[in-house]
Amino acid sequence: MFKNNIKELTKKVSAAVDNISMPITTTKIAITGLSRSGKTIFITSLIDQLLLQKKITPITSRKQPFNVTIKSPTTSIKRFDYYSLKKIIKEYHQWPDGTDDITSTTLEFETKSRYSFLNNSKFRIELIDYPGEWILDIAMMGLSYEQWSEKTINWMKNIDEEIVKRYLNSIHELSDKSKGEGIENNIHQQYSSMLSFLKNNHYSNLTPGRFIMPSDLAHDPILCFAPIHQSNSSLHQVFKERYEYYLENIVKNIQLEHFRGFDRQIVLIDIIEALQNGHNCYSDMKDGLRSMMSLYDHRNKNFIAQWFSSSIKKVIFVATKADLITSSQHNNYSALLNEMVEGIRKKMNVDHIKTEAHIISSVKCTETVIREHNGKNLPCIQGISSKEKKKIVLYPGEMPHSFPSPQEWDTSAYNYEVFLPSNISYKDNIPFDHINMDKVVDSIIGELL
Ligand SMILES: Nc1nc2c(ncn2[C@@H]2O[C@H](COP(=O)(O)OP(=O)(O)O)[C@@H](O)[C@H]2O)c(=O)[nH]1
Ligand SMILES: [Mg+2]
Repeated sequence: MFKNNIKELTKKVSAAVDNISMPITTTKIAITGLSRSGKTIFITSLIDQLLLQKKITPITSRKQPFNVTIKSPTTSIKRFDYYSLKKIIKEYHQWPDGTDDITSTTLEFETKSRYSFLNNSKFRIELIDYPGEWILDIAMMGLSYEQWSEKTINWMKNIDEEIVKRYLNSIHELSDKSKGEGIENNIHQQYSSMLSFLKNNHYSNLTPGRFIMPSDLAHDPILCFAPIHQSNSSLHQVFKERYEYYLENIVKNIQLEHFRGFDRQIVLIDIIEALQNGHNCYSDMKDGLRSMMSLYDHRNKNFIAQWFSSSIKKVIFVATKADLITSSQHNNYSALLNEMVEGIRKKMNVDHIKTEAHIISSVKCTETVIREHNGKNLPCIQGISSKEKKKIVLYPGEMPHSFPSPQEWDTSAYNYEVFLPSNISYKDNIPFDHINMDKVVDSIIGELL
């Protein structure tokens, strides 16, 4: 009798709960980082780990089991093409081409309720692949065209590259009479090519971001400006107008508008690139990351807070490509990442933002192997070299536990290569082999479960 009553009651509660349609909350996560830092591969692996997590040991340390499905896009942002990207890596064992678009994908999680009469609970996360170069434009906010030009020109004066010197010469020769479409295009083109050159040579703190990652504005005349010395020329006037238009309509109204809705930010950093390319590359990368964080800096309140309030309370810094070093060097790699993050935080007022740091490999391409050299056992990595298209064993050098001083920084001590995804068969639909992706997953969704 009592049992029947309980059954009846459970049914009633269940029916009542069915009638309450709970809105599904969506947590928006921006995956940012400079181009080639590994955003696209990271998101592909993240989705892969989540969709296929049941095939291996659970990806999170939480006990709660959950099911994940990809939902159709709800925003106007281009869809992140997980299926094609996964195919290129898993079936063709290649890296996909770089992209410069902002893309998005939504995953729905369903967790089993502990009580049979309650519905399973659902929540969504939206992952947004967001070019870090666009965030660098924040550094232009609050600067007049004249101030930005002066700052950029002074920065260029310290760069020892022919193409930079040529640009500085060209703008030095401009006069008050300089005007016309020909000269506008010429100066803009020179500056743009110089930025692309610097980008390819491991500089990262480059503005405007859209000159490097133009996306849908590739041939738009509104991008036709560049930093020049202050003058009364009509060229100066035209560039100033376009600069102001760019800040208002592209940076403020489009690029940063997305940031209003983000709940969390993941910042990918390619520390290995910095180590391999020396102190200038490192310090420029650090400046770039600091400028990306300036959105949260309370000292910027005067000009950013007038129109912008970020909803982000947690930033997860992730150093990618940990498979390019041996497993015995992972502790040092973590120490470098922590040093970089501390260095960024120290000079800023961002105490209200929680930060975490992890070293990862989204798609692990190598194994650590021991090789004998001059009677000593050396830890090396083994994988398929992208250059040689065959399996090689390589000694990557000793990873320091702290960034070397400019005088001690010897780039020839490091030997990092591009490795291709291993050519294992993923027939059983197992997720990508990885390093520490489970820690990142925990950090992203742990508290939502
Ligand atoms: N070895 C290794 N290389 C990676 C990994 N993730 C990314 N890469 C390399 O970094 C390149 C750039 O990655 P991508 O995700 O396209 O960078 P994005 O421009 O930030 O989207 C890839 O083509 C790979 O060569 C990884 O986990 N391991
Ligand atoms: Mg990409």
